[in-house]
Amino acid sequence: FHNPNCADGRHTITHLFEWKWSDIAQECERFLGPYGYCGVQVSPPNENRVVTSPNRPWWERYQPVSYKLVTRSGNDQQFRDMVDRCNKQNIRIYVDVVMNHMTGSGGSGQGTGGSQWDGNSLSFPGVPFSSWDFNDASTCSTSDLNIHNYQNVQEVRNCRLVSLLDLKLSKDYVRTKVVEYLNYLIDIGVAGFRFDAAKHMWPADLYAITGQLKSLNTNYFPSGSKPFIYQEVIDMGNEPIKMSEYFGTGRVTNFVYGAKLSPVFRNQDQAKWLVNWGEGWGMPFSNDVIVFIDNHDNQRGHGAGGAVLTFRDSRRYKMATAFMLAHPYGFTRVMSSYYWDVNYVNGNDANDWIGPPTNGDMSIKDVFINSDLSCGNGWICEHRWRQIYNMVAFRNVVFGTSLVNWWDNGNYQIAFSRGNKGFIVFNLESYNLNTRLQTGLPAGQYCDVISGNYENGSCTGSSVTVNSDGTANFFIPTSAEDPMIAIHIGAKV
Ligand code: LM2
Ligand code: CA
Repeated sequence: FHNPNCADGRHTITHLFEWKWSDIAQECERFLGPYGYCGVQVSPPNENRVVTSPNRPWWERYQPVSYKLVTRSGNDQQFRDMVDRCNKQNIRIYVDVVMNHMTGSGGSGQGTGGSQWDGNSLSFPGVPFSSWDFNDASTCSTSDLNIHNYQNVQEVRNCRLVSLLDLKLSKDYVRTKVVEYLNYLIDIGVAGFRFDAAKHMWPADLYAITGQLKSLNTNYFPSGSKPFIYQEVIDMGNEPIKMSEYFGTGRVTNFVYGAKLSPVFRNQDQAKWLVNWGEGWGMPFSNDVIVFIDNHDNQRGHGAGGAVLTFRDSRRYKMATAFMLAHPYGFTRVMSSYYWDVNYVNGNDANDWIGPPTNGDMSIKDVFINSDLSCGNGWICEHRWRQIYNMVAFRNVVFGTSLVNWWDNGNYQIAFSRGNKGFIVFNLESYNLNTRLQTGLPAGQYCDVISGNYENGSCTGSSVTVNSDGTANFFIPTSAEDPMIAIHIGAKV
């Protein structure tokens, strides 16, 4: 379950948070395929609670009503069309799977697919699940059945996360329903899953569930391929539940990564310490993690994982993301957000619930593409920023090489090579960088893929001349739009 199942030469996924299936299908064809991405993490595709107070928050999709594929992102047929069209462009689809719980307790209504649900009697006829299928006072010992103490493992896994009705995954029937849903998605042609709230599920239950998964659809994947699984476990080191408990069923989301990298690119922790970034910082083995700067939760203060850089601090965010994509550690995910107005009240964003851009009837707005490749209609599309998509290509070109030729100025200027295929240098100082550095690259002229593109054999931005001894002169003024330079053998003039 550790292999992402990317097509050859592709190594990064992007989370197209709250996008419609029809837009993702087009994005695979017009952008993700040609620009070298591996795949897309999609928002939960299964029927969810319709929350109207507040009005259609993004988080309603983390309250399942059934496993029918009907949401504001689209229906079953649109989901299938997306998976097929994306796979034809060598772009994989990874599904966000919410199986720890159903809706919040209390309330009742109809889900996005028209199924009834009742959070008082614990009734979900669309699956169907009934009160027998949930943890209760016999398995959870808190008086209100909610989680309060993260130091108590039993409580974290058997009680309710923010009052969400907690499924009894120890039960065969419940496992069977979840397995049916996952195998249904596998048959459609998805390449893997994000397991939401994995910390709140027993590793043994996940082991039993993943043991019943089919191999991937052979129309798109080599026979015998297993789904890629990455499990959302927020382990900042201060709780008894550890990431390592989950390596038997796939990779985990490494939240320490963005939490520790963000301060460096905010000039709060010297960049020179990145010399042994990765396992050297006490993080799990590279092959056991997926890494990212921010995600849909911590970019708006939900979940945990500290204050991370986001698109709002774009200059620093681009540098942190470029470092991530240049560095060999982990399987990389690029966040792709929509805009909302923040409104800080006592340190918290009162608008942290706001859903994706909508039309008057609350349907999700189309993603609009501007002529400069950026997005409109409220979609941020970090994955389309030049500095980011060119580093996705950099990662593809240098993949498999090791980090060599590390250089730093003892403080906030750093550089390194990836084998003899790529080189990157950052200037986070308040003075200019003007230095001769060993790039490890063959002699020649290269495009700086941060300030521009390599197009028709020439550079639209600046270029770098590598001498016959592998050295090159780098000048990065503090005033540079993006104070970093990246070159690789795929963009040689
Ligand atoms: C996750 N990872 O473990 C998701 O990444 C995260 O986005 C989900 O929480 C969470 N697990 C549950 O799947 C989000 C959001 C919560 C929201 C829940 C359920 O961060 O704020 O909770 O989805 O929609 C909301 C209300 C909360 C309320 C709950 C139940 O914010 O106050 O609890 O619904 O009604 C009374
Ligand atoms: Ca649970």
